[in-house]
Amino acid sequence: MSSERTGYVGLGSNVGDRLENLRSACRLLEQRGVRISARSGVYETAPQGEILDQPDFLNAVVAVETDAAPLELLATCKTVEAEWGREMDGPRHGPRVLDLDVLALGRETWSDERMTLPHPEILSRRFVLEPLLELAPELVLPDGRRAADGLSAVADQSVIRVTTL
Ligand code: PH2
Ligand code: MG
Ligand code: MG
Repeated sequence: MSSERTGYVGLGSNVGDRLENLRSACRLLEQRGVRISARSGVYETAPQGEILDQPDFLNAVVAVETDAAPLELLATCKTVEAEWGREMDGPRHGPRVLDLDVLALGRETWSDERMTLPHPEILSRRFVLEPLLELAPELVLPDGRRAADGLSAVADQSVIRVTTL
């Protein structure tokens, strides 16, 4: 019996050839057996978080079909980041060649020191919310909040759809 369900992975890059970094991440995820069923557009986004003085990011979200457990999917994401040359000693929220964040995995919830599902920043970051809503416009978080209802609260964050993934 298949226990595949749809998950969402956020992709980000603000160092080097950002578009190539995001596209390579998709290729590497698929090489590791993570099936991508949908891709959002690519957004140019202003930095959010603890370090605002850094280059703009490209961000996107992919839908994945996988039977991997939460920590397994996280491990695959970390492997792909390392494989694509991300240095793991940079500052928190600082510039990065490639960042892959598991945003949600089916209806599952998860919380430990490694990861929280759904990702706690979905509603506070337009660079996550906007591409995610392209793929899952009706998404409802476990606490009952509709993701789409969060858009107005992040409208001041700059995101511009620039191309396809
Ligand atoms: N990632 C961060 C911190 N800030 N800002 C944007 N626009 N896009 C990101 O992917 C991003 C960020 C930490 O992972
Ligand atoms: Mg991140
Ligand atoms: Mg990350």
